[in-house]
Amino acid sequence: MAVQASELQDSPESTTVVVIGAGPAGMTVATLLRHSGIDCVVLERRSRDHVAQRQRAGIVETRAVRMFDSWGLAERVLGGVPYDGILEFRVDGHSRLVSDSDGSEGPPARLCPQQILVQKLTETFLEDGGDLRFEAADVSLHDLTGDRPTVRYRTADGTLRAITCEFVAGCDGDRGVSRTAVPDGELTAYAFDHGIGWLTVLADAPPPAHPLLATGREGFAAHFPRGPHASRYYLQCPPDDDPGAWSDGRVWDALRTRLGDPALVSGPITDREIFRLRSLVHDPMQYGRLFLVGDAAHIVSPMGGKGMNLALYDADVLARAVRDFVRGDDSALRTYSARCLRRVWNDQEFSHWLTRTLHDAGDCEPFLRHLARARLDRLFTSPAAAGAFAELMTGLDPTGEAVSHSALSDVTGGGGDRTGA
Ligand code: FAS
Repeated sequence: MAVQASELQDSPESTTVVVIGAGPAGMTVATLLRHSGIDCVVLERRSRDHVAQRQRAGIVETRAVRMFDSWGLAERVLGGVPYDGILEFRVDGHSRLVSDSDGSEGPPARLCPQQILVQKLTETFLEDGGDLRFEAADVSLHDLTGDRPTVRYRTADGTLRAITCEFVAGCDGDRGVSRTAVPDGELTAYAFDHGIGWLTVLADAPPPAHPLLATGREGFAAHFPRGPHASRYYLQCPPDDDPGAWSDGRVWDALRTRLGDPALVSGPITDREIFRLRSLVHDPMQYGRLFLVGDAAHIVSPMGGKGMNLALYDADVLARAVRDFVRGDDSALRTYSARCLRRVWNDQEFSHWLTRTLHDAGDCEPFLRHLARARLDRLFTSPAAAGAFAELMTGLDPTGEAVSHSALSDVTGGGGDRTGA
């Protein structure tokens, strides 16, 4: 239950940015702000152990690696190994390798499990003197359209606290509290349900030679590395399927069939769940002095590996914008939402294209299956198509660039911008 002002014993603390959530988005915003000498406080509802062990994405795209490099932080925050840019497709068991590196100067993408990135960002933030508070319960946001919003919460020992700030970074994911603090009607939600389920399996089994995407009459399957001795697998299934109906034997049989690899080496399964492939975008990604970052603003299907990487993109744009703001220039803050949404729709389109193509090429009605297979044939045989694919996979396509000033939004929330009326 949200903390009431009347319950507070101590007078509120004060900082520049309160960051809600210590996932990839929150810890990237906080680490970049700290690196810029800007005060911030991170409030995370779960324990440090829980956040450090949560396994999700597995690749930091080229653009994000170069972003951390541009801040001089790549060595401190990135784990895992460099990615050689080779992706394997298997259509009816026939293998095709596609390079998704565009040959440009600079460090490549990294096969770095999300939890490793979050662990290293957390270590770097704390080493740099950052203020990170785990097990912060009942977080609530107030006065977001005023000059100094307030965030209230309850500490692990039940103490009630409040912090006033210039801005709030809502990095608390799809089921967090930040977006719910925005009054109805202020945000427009765009949603798409693919009507597809994925059984996702983590196992202590050998990783593939290359990240692998497979399609065929039995449906879609994928095999990704999650470290030197672990793998994540995806198996297409009905969206309301029961994970309990997938015994270990059934999982490995389906993987061997769909990946076209009867000799696939199995291993202990450490996690399995079924999730529905859905996409969601909230526009704008800002309300007053609240800025939504990552999954708090948008969800993209994991196909193409854009979920975590979009969170890192938003975080970079916001940190640079706050840095400019404290130096007296609010233009980047006013374009934050428009700039991120341009990128978000670009990656949504790419993930949608890849999701439809790899599912329609398999267990689908004949006309759409032929269309999808023609798309794959073009990807495998046309240098132009392969080039466009590489640009999207690396994240180095131009939609990451700054947007025009006409997209400026109001930063101070209460009407009137910083420079005038
Ligand atoms: P997160 O959800 O990661 O972090 C939000 C944080 O806020 C959490 O630590 C949470 O505890 C905290 N929080 C929530 N409510 C709070 C509150 N009220 N108060 C304080 N703190 C609060 N993406 C890919 O690119 N590739 C993949 O292969 C991939 N696989 C995935 C597999 C699964 C099973 C899932 C669920 C997602 C996957 N994703 C993948 C998407 C995933 O990587 C997300 O995009 C990424 O975690 C988004 O990061 P954040 O925006 O930081 O949100």
